[in-house]
Amino acid sequence: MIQETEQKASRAIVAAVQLSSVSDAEFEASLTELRQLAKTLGFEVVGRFTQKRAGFHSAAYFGTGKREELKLMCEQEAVDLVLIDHEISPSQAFNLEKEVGAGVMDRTMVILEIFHRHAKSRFARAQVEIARLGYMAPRLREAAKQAGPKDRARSGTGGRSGGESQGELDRRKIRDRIAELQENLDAMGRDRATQRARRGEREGLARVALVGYTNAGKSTLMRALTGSEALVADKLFATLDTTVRALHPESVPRVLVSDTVGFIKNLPHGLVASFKSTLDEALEASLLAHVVDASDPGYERQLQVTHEVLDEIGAQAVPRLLVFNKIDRGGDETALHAKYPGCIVMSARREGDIARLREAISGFFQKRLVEAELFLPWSAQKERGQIFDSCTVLEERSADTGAFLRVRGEPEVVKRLSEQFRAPGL
Ligand SMILES: Nc1nc2c(ncn2[C@@H]2O[C@H](COP(=O)(O)OP(=O)(O)OP(=O)(O)O)[C@@H](O)[C@H]2O)c(=O)[nH]1
Ligand SMILES: [Mg+2]
Repeated sequence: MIQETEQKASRAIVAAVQLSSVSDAEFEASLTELRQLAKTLGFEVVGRFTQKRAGFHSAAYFGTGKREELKLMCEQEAVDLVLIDHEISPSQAFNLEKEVGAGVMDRTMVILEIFHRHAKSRFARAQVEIARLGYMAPRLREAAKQAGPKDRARSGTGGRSGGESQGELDRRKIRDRIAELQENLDAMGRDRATQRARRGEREGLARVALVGYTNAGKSTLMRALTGSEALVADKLFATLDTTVRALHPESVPRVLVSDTVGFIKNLPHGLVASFKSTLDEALEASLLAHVVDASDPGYERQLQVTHEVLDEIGAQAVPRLLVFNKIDRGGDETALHAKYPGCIVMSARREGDIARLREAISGFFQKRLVEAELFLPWSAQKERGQIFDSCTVLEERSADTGAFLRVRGEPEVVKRLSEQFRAPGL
C-alpha cells in the first residue's frame, strides 16, 4: 500500500463528515490537524470536502449524492488521495475508493504512515510494523472478499489477495509476523531493562519525562535542558524513540531527562499499545513534565488528549508539572496561571525561561532528598565513585578502618547505599 501512495500520490484533499455532536471549532481544528499530517507526509493538499450528517453512511462514509460530488471534485482537481478525518471500516474505504476513483486513506492510516517513515531504531520500527499489520489484517480480509476467487489487486489498502485460501494464507503470514516481531520486541525490552538496571536508573535516580501533544516543543526543551542534539522539526511525530540525557549543567541530585513520542487526537489504538514499551521507559520517571503549546487555540483539547493517553498507559499516579510552552507566539499567560495553579508558562526561545524550568525540575527532586551516614572501609575505596556519583557528600570523616560519609540523595538511592555501606556497630 505504502509504495503505491509514495510513488504517485501527492495531490490530496482532506475530507470529513461533521456529526451533529461536533462543534464547528472542533471540526475545523481537527481538519487543520489532518492537513498538517498530510504536509508531514509531503502531500499537496489541494482542497477540502465536508458534509454535515447525523452519522457516517454505513456503506461508504459519505451520503450517496455527496459521493457523486466528491467524484467530480477528484476529477477536476486531479486528486490522487482523499484523506478521511476518521477511522473508517475496510468496506467503507473500499466502496468509497471505487466510487470516487481516487485512493482513500483514513486518519489512522495517515498517522501510521508517518510513524512508519519516522521510525529509525529497530525498536521503533518493530513497534510501528506491529501496529501497521494489525491495521492491515482486516483490510486484507475485505480485499479478499471483494476480489472473489480471482486474484485482484486493491489500491489504497494495497492488500493483494485472491480467493479464500490466498486470503487465509496472507492472514496467517500476518499473524506469524506479528508474533515474531512481538518476540523480538520483548527480547529488546528485556535487554533495555537490563541495561537500565546496570546503569542504576531503576534504583531511584531522579528522572523526568517530557510528555505531551506532538509538536508542543518537547525535543526543543530536551535540547535546552540537556545540551543534547535531539531532533527538532516543525512536523508531526518527529520523535519516535525515547532518548535519555542528564540535565546539563548538572544538578544535585543528578536528574535524567527523557524525550518521548508525542500524542495526537485519535492516536491509533494499535500504536498506543505497541509504543507502550517505549513509553514505559519514560514513565518510570518520578515526574512528568507535560508540555503544552500555549499558542495553539486548541491547547485545551490537546491537554485533554494527553491526559487520556497517559491514563490509558497507566501513568495516572506519576506527579506532573504542567509546562505551557511557545508563549512568545501567543497565549494568555495570566489566564493560564489562574486556571492551572503551579504551572510554568514559558518560551523555549528565552534562556531565562529555560532556567526557570530547570529550577522547577531540580526543585521537585531536591524536596524529596534524605540524608544518611555511610561507612566506606578503606578496603572498598573503589566504590567511592559510586557514592559520589549518585548523591551529594556533605561531610567526610576518616577513622581507623575507613571513612564516614554524610550524604544527601534520593530516598531510594540513599536506602540502597545505607544497606551496602552500613556503619560498623549499626
Ligand atoms: N515560537 C516557538 N517555537 C517553538 C518553541 N518551542 C518549540 N518551538 C518550535 O516548535 C516546533 C516543534 O518542536 P519540537 O521540539 O520538535 O516538538 P516535539 O514536541 O518534540 O514534537 P514531536 O517530536 O513531533 O512530538 C519546532 O519548529 C520548534 O522550533 C517556543 O517556545 N516558541
Ligand atoms: Mg520531538
